[in-house]
Amino acid sequence: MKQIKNVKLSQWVAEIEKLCKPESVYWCNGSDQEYQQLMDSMLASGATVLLNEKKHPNSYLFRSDPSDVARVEDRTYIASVNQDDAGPNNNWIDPRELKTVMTKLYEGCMRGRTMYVIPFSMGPIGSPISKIGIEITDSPYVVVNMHIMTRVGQAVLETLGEKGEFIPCLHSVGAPLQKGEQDSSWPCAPIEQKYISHFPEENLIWSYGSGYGGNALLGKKCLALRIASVMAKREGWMAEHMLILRLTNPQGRRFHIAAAFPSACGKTNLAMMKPTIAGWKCETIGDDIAWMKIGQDGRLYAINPEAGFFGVAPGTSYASNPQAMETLKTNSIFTNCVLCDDRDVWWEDMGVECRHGIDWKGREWTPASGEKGAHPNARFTSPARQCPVICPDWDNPAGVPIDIFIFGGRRTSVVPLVTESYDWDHGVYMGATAASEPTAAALDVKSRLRYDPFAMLPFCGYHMGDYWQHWLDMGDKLGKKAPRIFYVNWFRKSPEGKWLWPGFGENSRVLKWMCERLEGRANGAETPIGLVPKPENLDLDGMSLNDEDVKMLLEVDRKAWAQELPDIEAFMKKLGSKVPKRIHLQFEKQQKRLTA
Ligand code: OXD
Ligand code: MN
Repeated sequence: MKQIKNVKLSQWVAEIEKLCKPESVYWCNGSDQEYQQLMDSMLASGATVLLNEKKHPNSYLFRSDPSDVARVEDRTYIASVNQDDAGPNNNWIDPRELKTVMTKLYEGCMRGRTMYVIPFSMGPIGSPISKIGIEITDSPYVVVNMHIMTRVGQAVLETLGEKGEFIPCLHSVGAPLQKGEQDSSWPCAPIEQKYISHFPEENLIWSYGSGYGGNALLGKKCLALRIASVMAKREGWMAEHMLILRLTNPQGRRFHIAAAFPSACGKTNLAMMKPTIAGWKCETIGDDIAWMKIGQDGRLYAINPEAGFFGVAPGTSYASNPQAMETLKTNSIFTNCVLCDDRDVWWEDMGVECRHGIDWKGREWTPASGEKGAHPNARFTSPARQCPVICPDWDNPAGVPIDIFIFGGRRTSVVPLVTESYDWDHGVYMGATAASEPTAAALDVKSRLRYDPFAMLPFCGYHMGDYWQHWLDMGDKLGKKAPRIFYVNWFRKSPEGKWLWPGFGENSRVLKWMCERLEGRANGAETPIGLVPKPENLDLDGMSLNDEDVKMLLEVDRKAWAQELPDIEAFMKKLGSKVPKRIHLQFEKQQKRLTA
């Protein structure tokens, strides 16, 4: 066995080896050579396809099992010691019971496979905001993705040293191989055996049965959000489902913005936005997760704990997100996209044609097939450093100071393009009552509208009421240095079903209004739901929107808002007595403003 200085780590690896009984154990060093060897062996086994070198150098396509295409919220557990700590927003099981069930599943589960040990850092290695994790997995697909999404290798072990703390993340696809048995190209377990489990008191993650990114790349949702959110509450910082970007105005003033939208609602597009307004520049820091701590100067500093993008492919095009298209050109991993005859990849709404190819299920496909060629949650995994607008400070260990928080969701009606909160508590109320129409990022969400507070419903590792209180507490600590809070909706439609706002680069006009609000240079109208710009307060120069559409886009329909109050009340009631009084008070204020 490799000589490991950290006793806790070597003991844990030995214990897991004994339990899972792999054929061999391999310690990952994060090198290019290691990546290549793994890809070569997956090419040889038929688990992946090498793409056309001219179109996508050093890039590969994987097809998952049709049952293993997204996160499984029904099979995701927060096993805190007390059920009340997990809250009604999480699936809870007694940790002892869950460990008994899962230990049985793990027993011999890696037979016939290699057990990979991946030392990784979330955040720049050695940053005071970063955390070290060790993922044990029997999936080489997970290893190559972790190479891109995190910082992997020997330097992490050096930083860990003899006594350093790490977050143990155990993963198995749950498909042991009998002697001589042919492996499938995407091994996984049936749905009822899948478990994505978190033990918050122990900072421990156990995932079984799925190879899908959100369930298997344990640094991402499991560590950087569910476990980190609990650590952040304990330690007085924030782990949020937010993109981070830097916007620079024509005078050279920088604004740092962190925005929370539910999965598949355009975080990657906004993070890489190409402003359409002259003189403004946008640079990307992160597209999915922000870790934030109060700095010496009392401001809130954010880092992106990840090192890559695991983006939704369908809908990504040179029109919607040219920077993402450039980012994913090389050194990328694609999952569940169409393989065209020329070994290029393709997905719906890519802005180009694919006449013939193999669909995500491995069948012959043409546009006339009558079914989507790529799965709606098909993904690309690409290194962040390849983004043409990556911010020079994207991996600065000190982070960037946040000026603006944005919340939002996908709402085809009711919610205006942008609203500013009256104060911190009102902004927290806006985040707490954020709602969205469901997307393909989770398999089991079917409702018409779901409340997804701070876009954290599937990712908050503890009671939602305590989490809202944490937001209020952070605001109290930040005082006057707290970021300003806005709510946006890019997805409003006319009664005839026409999109009212073109989105993408044009969203820069909305961000400009926010920045000018901070500078005291822009106005808005006080409405029952917050401060909403009048058409003349927004820079709409050069756009071809008609006045009626702009009016509709910014309209606050009191009646429609008032009609949603009982749903908000019911949602808060479901969360129970831990909902902070200050949030109830905000609800009452809003109710009064709407019915005055
Ligand atoms: C993601 C998600 O993959 O939120 O980022 O589901
Ligand atoms: Mn996400």
